[in-house]
Amino acid sequence: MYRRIVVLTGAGISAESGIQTFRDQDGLWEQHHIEDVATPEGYERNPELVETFYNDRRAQLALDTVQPNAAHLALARLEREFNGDCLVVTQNIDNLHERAGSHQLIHMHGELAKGRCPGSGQTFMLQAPFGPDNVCTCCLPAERLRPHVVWFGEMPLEMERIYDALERCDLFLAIGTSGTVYPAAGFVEVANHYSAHSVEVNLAPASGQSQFQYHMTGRAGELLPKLVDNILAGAPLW
Ligand code: BJW
Repeated sequence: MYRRIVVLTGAGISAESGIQTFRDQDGLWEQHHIEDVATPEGYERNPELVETFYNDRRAQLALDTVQPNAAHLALARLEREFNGDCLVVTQNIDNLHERAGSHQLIHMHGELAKGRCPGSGQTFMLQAPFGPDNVCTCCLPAERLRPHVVWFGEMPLEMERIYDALERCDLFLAIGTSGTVYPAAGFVEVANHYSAHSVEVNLAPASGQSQFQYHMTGRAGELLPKLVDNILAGAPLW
């Protein structure tokens, strides 16, 4: 029976909700240059381009068709029914985990629903799309809000809390992430080092050098409900 679980999620968990991943075929990085839309330098060069990228994704998230799927719901159920600690660390900036009912949640790469004042660092729930008139209320003169997201070269959020949970967990699950972006890609090593069991759920088969002890191949929405049943029942996972 596990006592402390850390779940890392990536774009793959939201794919079945109709949100594009980054590196799959037809993913976001096939249509946009990373250095243009996901770096502080890109934003400095052309804020309008970056704002359009995030405004479009925010508008997509508001569509009725985009809803939490069975995998988000299974993780919310795990948190509700698990007799121990369960923390979801998501790399995703969508809000599908919270809409599914997860509360113990860290958005390590930020949140699409928020803007941030570049001067004070204060975050604001967005009331309107990003643009020159969407400004903070904390500075004089008011500053243009930037997306509250973590771009390449920037420090992901709440790292201390994440490493603390990783060092104490006995089960580490990684769901729908390609494991190419650090520091998230290194979390499995930390969990392994502290003797946790590590399980990966991904559409793609395990790669030869996988650091995970167990790999489940398939769609997160199909595999997670059963996996959560097994964790809650204290049944062996493999
Ligand atoms: C399914 C599925 C289904 C599909 N069911 N599965 C060399 C070594 C180490 C580090 C570096 C290095 N060189 C540079 C770095 C640093 C850099 C980095 O990692 N670069 C790599 C590319 C090499 N990292 C950074 O700069 C980070 N900051 C940093 O390191 O600060 C210093 C620091 C050091 C140590 C400790 C602490 C701090 C910042 C990274 C910021 C990433 N930002 C982005 C954009 C954010 C906002 C936005 O959304 O626009 O975050 S990039 C993008 O990639 C986004 C994602 O969160 C992230 C990860 O992508 P993810 O989620 O894995 O998606 P995909 O598309 O790659 O994969 C989807 C997977 O799902 C696939 O595997 C599918 O098979 C699967 N799938 N459908 C199950 N239905």
